[in-house]
Amino acid sequence: EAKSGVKSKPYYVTTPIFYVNAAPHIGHLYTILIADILKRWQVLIGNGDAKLLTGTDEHGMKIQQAALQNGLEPQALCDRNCETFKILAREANASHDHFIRTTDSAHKAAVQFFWENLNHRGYIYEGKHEGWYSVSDETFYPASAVHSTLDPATGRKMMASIETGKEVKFSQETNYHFKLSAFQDRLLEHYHKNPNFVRPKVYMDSIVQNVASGLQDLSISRPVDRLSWGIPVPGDTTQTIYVWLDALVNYITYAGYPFTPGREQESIWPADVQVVGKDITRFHCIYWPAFLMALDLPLPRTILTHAHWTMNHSKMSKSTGNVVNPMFAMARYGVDPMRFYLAMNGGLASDTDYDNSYIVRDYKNILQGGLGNLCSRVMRGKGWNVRESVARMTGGQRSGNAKDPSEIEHKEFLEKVPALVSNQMDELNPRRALEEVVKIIDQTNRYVQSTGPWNLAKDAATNPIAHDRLVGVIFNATESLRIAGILLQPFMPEKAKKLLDMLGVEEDLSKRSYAAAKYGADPDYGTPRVPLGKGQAGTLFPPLLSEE
Ligand code: ME8
Repeated sequence: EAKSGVKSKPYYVTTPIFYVNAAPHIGHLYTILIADILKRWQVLIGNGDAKLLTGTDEHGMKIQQAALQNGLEPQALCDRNCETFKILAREANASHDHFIRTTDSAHKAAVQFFWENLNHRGYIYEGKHEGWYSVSDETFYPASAVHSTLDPATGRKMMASIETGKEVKFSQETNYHFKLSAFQDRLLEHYHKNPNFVRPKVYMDSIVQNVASGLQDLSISRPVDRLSWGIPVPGDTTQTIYVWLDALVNYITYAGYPFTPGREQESIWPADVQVVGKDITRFHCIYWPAFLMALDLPLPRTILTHAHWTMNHSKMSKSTGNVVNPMFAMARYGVDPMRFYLAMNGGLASDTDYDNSYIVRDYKNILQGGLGNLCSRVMRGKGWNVRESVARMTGGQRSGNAKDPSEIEHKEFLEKVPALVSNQMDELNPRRALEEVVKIIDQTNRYVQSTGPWNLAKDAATNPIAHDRLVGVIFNATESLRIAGILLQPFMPEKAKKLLDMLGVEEDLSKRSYAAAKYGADPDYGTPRVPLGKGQAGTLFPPLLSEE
């Protein structure tokens, strides 16, 4: 709720919509995951109406050519491959509220309306265009951005984009242009006033530099004899709308564009965060805001840009073919361990090399060895277990006030964690946020190790001080797990649920939300909701399939 008492619009997160020319890879999973974590975090902190949009980008030369190569009608190729992205989102446990396809009729109508308005406002003109087109990148490059090189796959001489290495072909045609150059000053002003428009800062800086060096008008249609698979230009059947203009509009199609005049406020637009890979910042941070400015529509609040997953230090990419199938990876390591690995290792500012051995390393060290181990210590330890601990906690059996300094220290540590995690999420840095949660596990294992509750348990019956200290350690250790479990929900929804079930935390929003991650906030937990013990069902992190 906004301070004014006016209900604020729902939080809105988007992913890029993915080309359906080939199957998804780890990079796509990563983008979806980051966006999903951001959305789930909002739900955790009480914004239950937060929305997440993902989907597929189905028009353009790239899809037209892929269909041809596959001997399929473009629509049939889209229908088939769109399904693999839907499955990916579902299998990854993404909490998207909608899956958009640019071939949806509502979207086509939105794009045509968008076009007509740009045209009506005088931002579109017809002109000759020549330049180097990359089908793979779906963009024209000026002569200064291409060079002659050898195709790394075949050794053949070709012209390619200097930036992406993708082949370009010269083309000369008549098409429609958008007056992008007219927006240079307004864009720069917007960046200046909103230094967090693009995050992290490195990307903002390079966008500013790019725009400051001058903007050329943008070709926004192609002759239909070159590109037929797309949305027709309203009023001109000889031209097809450029795929990037078409694609970007998806973000407002879902938000209800064309907006009813006077009721724009009721829409979820503008997006709070648009997650993109660093390969498509130009489209999202320059073209997209310029299009929106042209129509006096609000701009997205933040474009959160992430770096790439690489394989042998070169960008994982569908067209290069050095990809990891995310479905196989999730089947092999489990959905949540993959979510954990990607969130913990993926970079916003710098690239990460994908490595199976690191997935296993994180699983063994942090999940099994850290969190799993702490669980079994707390819940199955001889002489101290969760049932007993809760009986003690609630039974008011504590005598005296003397608390052990290590107990006070641990309590103070736990009291600080939620805000640290929350700060990192406010900074849109899920990796740092997750690191803060992992610290709970490390710190608590050390704390349990050093206080030695198994020894205290031996003396507890006869020695009131040992008894007091034991109760304190048990309480702190279970609280550590409960707080970690709550905060882990956006990252590993299934494992976190299981952990909270094991601890006997009620499955009620008020017991599992951010507010409940406060030390001592839940006096009622402790009766496990699932069986504890050895074997798959009772174990949070069983041995990996690949090791069995
Ligand atoms: O660009 N590492 O679609 P696309 C991390 N349809 N993320 C990666 C990645 C990698 N190696 N490779 C791809 C398009 N991605 C357009 C978008 S939006 C209006 C239109 C992720 O299928 C990353 O998010 O090529 C990147 O921006 C996106 O997939 C590109 O997906």
